[in-house]
Amino acid sequence: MKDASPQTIYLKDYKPFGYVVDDVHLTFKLAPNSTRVVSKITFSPNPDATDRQFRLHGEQLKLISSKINGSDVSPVMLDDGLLVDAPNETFVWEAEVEIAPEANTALEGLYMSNGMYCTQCEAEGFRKITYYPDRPDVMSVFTVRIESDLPVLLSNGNPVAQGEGWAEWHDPWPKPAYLFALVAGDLVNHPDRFVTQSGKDVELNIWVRPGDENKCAFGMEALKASMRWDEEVYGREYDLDIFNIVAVDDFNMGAMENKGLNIFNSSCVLASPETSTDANFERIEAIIAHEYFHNWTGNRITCRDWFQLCLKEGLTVYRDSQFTSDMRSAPVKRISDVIELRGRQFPEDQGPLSHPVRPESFQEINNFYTATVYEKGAEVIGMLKLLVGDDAYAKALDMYFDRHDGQACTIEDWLQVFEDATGRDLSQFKRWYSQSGTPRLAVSEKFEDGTYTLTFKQHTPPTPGQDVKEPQVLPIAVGLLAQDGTEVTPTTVLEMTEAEQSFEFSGLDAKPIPSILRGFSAPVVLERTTSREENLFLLEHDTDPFNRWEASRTLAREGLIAMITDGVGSDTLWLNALKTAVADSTLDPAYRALLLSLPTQSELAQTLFEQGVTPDPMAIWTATDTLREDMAKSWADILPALVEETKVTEAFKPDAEQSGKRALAASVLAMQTRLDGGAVAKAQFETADNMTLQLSALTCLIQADAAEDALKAFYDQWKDDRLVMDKWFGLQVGAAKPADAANCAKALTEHPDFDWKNPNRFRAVFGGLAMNHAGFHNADGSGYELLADWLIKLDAKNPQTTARMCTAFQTWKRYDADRQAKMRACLTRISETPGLSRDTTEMVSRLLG
Ligand code: 0A1
Ligand code: ZN
Repeated sequence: MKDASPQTIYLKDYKPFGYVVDDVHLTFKLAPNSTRVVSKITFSPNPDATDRQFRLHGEQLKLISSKINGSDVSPVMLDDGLLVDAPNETFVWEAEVEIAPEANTALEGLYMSNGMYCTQCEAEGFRKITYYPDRPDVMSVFTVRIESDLPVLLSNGNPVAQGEGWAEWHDPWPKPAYLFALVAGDLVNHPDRFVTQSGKDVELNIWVRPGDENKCAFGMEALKASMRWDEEVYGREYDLDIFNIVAVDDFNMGAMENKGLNIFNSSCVLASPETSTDANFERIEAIIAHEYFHNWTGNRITCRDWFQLCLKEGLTVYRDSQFTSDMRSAPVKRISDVIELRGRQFPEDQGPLSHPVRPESFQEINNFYTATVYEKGAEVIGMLKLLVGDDAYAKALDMYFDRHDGQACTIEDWLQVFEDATGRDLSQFKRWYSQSGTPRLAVSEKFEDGTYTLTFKQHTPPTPGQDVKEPQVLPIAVGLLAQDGTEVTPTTVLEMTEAEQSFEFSGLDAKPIPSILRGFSAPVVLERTTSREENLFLLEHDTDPFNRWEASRTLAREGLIAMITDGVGSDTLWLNALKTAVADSTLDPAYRALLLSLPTQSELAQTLFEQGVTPDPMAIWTATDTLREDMAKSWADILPALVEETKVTEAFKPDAEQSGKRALAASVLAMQTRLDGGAVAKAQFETADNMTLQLSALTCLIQADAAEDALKAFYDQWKDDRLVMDKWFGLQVGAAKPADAANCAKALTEHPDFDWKNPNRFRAVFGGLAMNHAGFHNADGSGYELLADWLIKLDAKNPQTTARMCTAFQTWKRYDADRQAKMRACLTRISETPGLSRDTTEMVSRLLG
């Protein structure tokens, strides 16, 4: 357990470490309960530091011996490390510690998963391996020797030598300890090679448990595509002789970019058509790219301290989204990203967990691997690129890599290269890193004497710890359309810097129809009451695919809100306009599938809340269900043609084209199921030869209350496949009827295959529950209680995953007094648990705020 009264760490208190590390030699003698780690580290005084205190981090370590320059020393032992008198000149520190990987259920540091040893050191896991200055600004060259009888022994860098029961690795690139990795196991590999742009031959491997080797080919192709893309688009070449990826079943996050040895949650790398959906394939491709891209944005240039996390994460997310746009469809990727941003980041930024992209304080850094740091961090880079232009962006990035290679940097360093490359003053833009909350942007218009004026007003509501907000720099991409649908002004980026600002477009014959915030050019809430006619016009005519989609989404949202608050029926005018667009076979099927998707129930709850209406989850569920029913009925005549059009006759490929067809087909099947009670879905379930079709059919059958046999058959077919079983667990809870969701989750926790210590399985059930909006918020509070019970239980084993899952409660203040009281009681109950981890303590106290 961690300390009871957590300390707050502040950005303003940053001080460099008193010593630099010249080199690190580590020897691991692996044993499940008594691994010995022998370290030999050379330290020299840091000329940039004034404080020469020699304090090393260390947690849950048994110190066997410690020496300075060969003589035994007796350190002062602290809660989180040790302190020793050290010379004010170069010296060698040697220590031997003992750790117990098998007992490590937190999955930080060195731990075991299915008999395999692996590590997770970001953010502060290395201190659970040995005593060390475990901070990202301390970088060094590592040499590692692993002693074990297991056949595969891996670490960072290049292999140096190996023999019976041992292997040695050397990583020539200085790195912080959070990028350290070690893997030892009975693994098999999927090998390949890649020749870099300068002709260097690199060995590539994906290492997996025996039996999983047929699920590596897609990941390998994604890796090679990422390597090529980073050379072509950013001029970044790979810098070691070997690149290893390892799949691990027990992992708190998606994957980790350790230098030369990426470690992946097996769900984020293993794929086959039979066991993975199109969405899985796309996600795997993006995560492989993300981790690979970190080799430059994160590893070669790292962060000075953890407050700068967005320096590597925002940029790397931005890069991986560019990659996906290039590999697949740019508009589809943009729309999907905005759906994610609104679904995860907006609620975070509009509730008690709101924090700046660069936070200024934390208690547990693991709690700041958030949608704000990652996704809003990427949006900020997108805005910067839009403001300076593509050429200046490329110039600034080249300068960044040249100037800062091998360094641990800050957001100031990042913005400086843009200032130097463009001559711009970015001091106001920098507010995007320090000011939390989602700006709201109101718009009014005027047309006079051929001049059209748009007036914008921006306002950011207060967030925890920040009562007063300053205006942000907003790039607002605008296009103007004539009444006949032709574009009179192509996309122009307006740069808003004031709280209120007007922009004029002159020389127009008639009042145009504006298309505002094209491509979602800034992460704001647009407060514009556009008439239904205007949105219908944009749905038909907008040349910007994002805003065309947005027009339909707005109509869907407004229609649903009217159904909920005024008891009116579905908006048939919109349904007809959308029907025309969805039937238009000149449009990309993937795009049409997105046009068809409705706002989430959580998004509707947020909109109602913002309009001063207390959201009733059941009323939201009913309106959504009614709308889907009406859609199915009124579109019955176009369904046969869509079924034909979306049939895939060629062999399965998880590419944009086929997956787009299957996505549209899944929406069509959902409508058919409402009309036929599940006959077509049942046939599809029985004949499906890929997981996308099998799972979409199963989802429809669950929703039609006709899934009993199919769920059994699915279980029998896939009970030995861990990743497919996660889907089986998650889907049942996620698609359950509101009144059944908590019971369903509870029953599944009693299933023999519910391995709650495996984060993927825990998340399948409880992520499924939290995502089932009306189910989680069922009025009797059973969803809240069940989640709280299990969070308390998990916290004792795995604080990091527990703390992350507390975010299910982040919107609690939106709801009625009774639900609020129930959620507050659950949060209080969690907070009062004796021995609660630092991670969960911080989350719950911020949530209760
Ligand atoms: N840096 C990784 C994600 C990651 C972050 C934290 C972890 O443990 C606390 C593990 C992985 C990435 O961005 O992919
Ligand atoms: Zn990352």
